[in-house]
Amino acid sequence: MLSKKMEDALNEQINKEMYSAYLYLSMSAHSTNIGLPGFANWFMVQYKEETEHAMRIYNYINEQGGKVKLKAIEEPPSEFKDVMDMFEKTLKHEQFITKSIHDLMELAIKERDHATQIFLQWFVTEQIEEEGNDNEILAKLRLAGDKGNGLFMIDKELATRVYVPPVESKE
Ligand code: OFO
Repeated sequence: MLSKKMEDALNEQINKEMYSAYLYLSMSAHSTNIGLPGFANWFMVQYKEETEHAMRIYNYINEQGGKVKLKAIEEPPSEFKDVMDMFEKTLKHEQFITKSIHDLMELAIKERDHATQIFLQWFVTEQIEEEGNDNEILAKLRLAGDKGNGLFMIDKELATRVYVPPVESKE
């Protein structure tokens, strides 16, 4: 069973994850628009992952007998200076999401909600991976350059990312 406070906070997180999905879908569209199919693929996989994150919380609230409440999704930016700009914005956004997950965990601890603490553990680990991926790509962009040949090589590499649906997902 979820407290009202916990339920509200989890519903907020669904909205944040859906915004993440929207943001990366926008970046995917922009990448296609500027002729970078590998970047477009990477952000499209990211979009799918974010949708799945939102659905995890959606399923969890339902399982706990709570009420899912969907809110309006904010409009994401559609123009970006260059790929570096996109990845800097991605990292900044993921740092914001990490903080939000940690706040949720703090609330679950305060409320002695053990089930939600266990549920959120997956997200804590996932955020380490999310920020790690972004830092790695940013480092490559700094090293290889975000123009010309270097950019072409990174685009080729990002084209290989594949979306793997989680086995335990109930979607
Ligand atoms: Fe859902 O991890 Fe990114 O935002």
